[in-house]
Amino acid sequence: MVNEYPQVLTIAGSDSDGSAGMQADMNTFLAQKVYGMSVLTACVAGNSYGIWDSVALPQAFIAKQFEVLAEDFDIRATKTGMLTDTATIETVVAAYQKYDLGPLVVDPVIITKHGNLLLEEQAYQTLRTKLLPLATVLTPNFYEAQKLAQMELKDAKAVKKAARKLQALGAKNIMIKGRHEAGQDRVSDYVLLADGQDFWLEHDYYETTHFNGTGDTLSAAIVAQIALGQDIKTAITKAQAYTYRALTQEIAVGHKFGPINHWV
Ligand code: PXL
Repeated sequence: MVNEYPQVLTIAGSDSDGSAGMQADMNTFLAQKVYGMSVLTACVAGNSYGIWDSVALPQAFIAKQFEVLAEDFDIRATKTGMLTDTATIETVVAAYQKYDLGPLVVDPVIITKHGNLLLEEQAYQTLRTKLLPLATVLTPNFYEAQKLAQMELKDAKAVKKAARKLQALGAKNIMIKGRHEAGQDRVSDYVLLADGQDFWLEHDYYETTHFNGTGDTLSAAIVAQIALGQDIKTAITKAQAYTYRALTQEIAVGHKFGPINHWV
């Protein structure tokens, strides 16, 4: 039997148009040559214009997915995406503590690029106090980092300070993704590692409407690289390079905000 693919898990919502959420994670896992599994938390009815409806899955069903996967598979690394509400975060935290699911990458998904909320406002504190301490890697975007660190990120110094604050909350390695705004030349992601080493990952700003699922893809690629045995610094660097390639080699899908290209 050929069995050279490490097994990984995403805890995420289903995005019907395939551009983000569980679907982006699974595409990334396939492209990165790891075997992906999913614990679904919610299902959203989305297309390239936005998200039109969503349902949260029952807590007992979410817990059951963990149970059946944990008793059968050898999961090397795990990530979280859309977690909907406080009850879901608590179910996920309990399951992660109960089962051996490997290092955890937390992508603190709050709001989509269309402005749809994927995490209830009240659930914020639960994410901060209960899930962040379990994170091997935390990958907030600029907006999420401001909310989680409870400070404005007005310059590079503030970004560094926010990363230290997030580390003080218990997350081990932090990657704060840089701002993406029309007109800018460069995008700077900041990484603070568990041992205090830090660096900026820079790339050109790429103007496109096909960017759905970039955060999901980045965090899924980090999980894949960790499962393949890379250290955290290499995992983050490779994942960022893959995501940038997927962003810049566009595919023609969707009329408005399309997906990125996982085949790269
Ligand atoms: O990209 C964030 C995200 C995560 N999870 C689900 C989504 C989205 C964005 O649309 O639909 C299910």
